[in-house]
Amino acid sequence: MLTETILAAPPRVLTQEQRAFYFAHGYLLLEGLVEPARLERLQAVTASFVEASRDAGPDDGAFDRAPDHTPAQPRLRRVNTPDRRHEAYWDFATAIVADIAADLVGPNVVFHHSKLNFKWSDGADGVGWHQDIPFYPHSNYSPLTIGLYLADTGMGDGPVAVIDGSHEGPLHDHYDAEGRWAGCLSDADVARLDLSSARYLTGPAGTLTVHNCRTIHGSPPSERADGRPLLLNAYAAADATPYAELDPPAQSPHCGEIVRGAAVVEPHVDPRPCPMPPCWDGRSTSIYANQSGESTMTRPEG
Ligand SMILES: O=C(O)CCC(=O)C(=O)O
Repeated sequence: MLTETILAAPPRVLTQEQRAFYFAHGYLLLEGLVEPARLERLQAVTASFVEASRDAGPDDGAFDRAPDHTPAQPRLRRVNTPDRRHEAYWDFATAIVADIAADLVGPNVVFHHSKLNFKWSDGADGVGWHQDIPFYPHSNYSPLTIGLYLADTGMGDGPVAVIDGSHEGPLHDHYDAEGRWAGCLSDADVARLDLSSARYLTGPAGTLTVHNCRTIHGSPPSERADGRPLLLNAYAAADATPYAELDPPAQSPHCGEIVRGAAVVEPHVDPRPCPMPPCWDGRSTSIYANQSGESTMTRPEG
């Protein structure tokens, strides 16, 4: 759906100024929209997942734990697909954040995936600059991600950072010089970024961040010892057709579920192509693994 058409429909939650800001800048920072009781529930459920992750034994794919994780010192990097692991997360994904998604992608919205990211102040928990759409190409660039800070997140806590306006810039290669999937921009591409346009999205617990799938973003390491829980839910317009398999750890029965409006028969096709991701082949665990060189996935043969 074209931006003008989206903006012509009355918004559900956002102001017209906020919608226009998103389309101009590729991101939003929203405070005060999540009810305290819902936030407290999500915080309590999340604490129980951190506890459950301490056991270093095999799990069912719920947890991405850093190589140095121990039960005494949990290094839980991510809970995969929280939407299918506890109803509190799915309730949230289908509540006000789905309305926000509808304000930004149009009335017909599909749920794409969710993840719950942490940072544990060991200096190795930064997330390199990247764009999301090379991980999951679609026929258009409506996909967006809405983050919820489950704890107060200031500059020292590894906040999400975005490059203002970069959604209008080029798509960058996310493979390294050897053709391995790196999940981030090369050092040479980062050197060309205008880092004075980086915006650090800080805020109290309950703050929402929104970034478009083309927006270059990342996050600096955290100095906090208790993790930095950030719940991320991704959505797309129902007229955006995915043309690659989703990274298996991100797959959930809810993927592709219509959360607002209805299914759409005709895809909207953006003329700007997006390169294919690697064949995941069961080898991807998370962006942290990709970015720390644990990846063995290469460019699709061409
Ligand atoms: O957890 C973060 O700080 C950002 C993570 C991110 O950008 C991603 O998982 O794609």
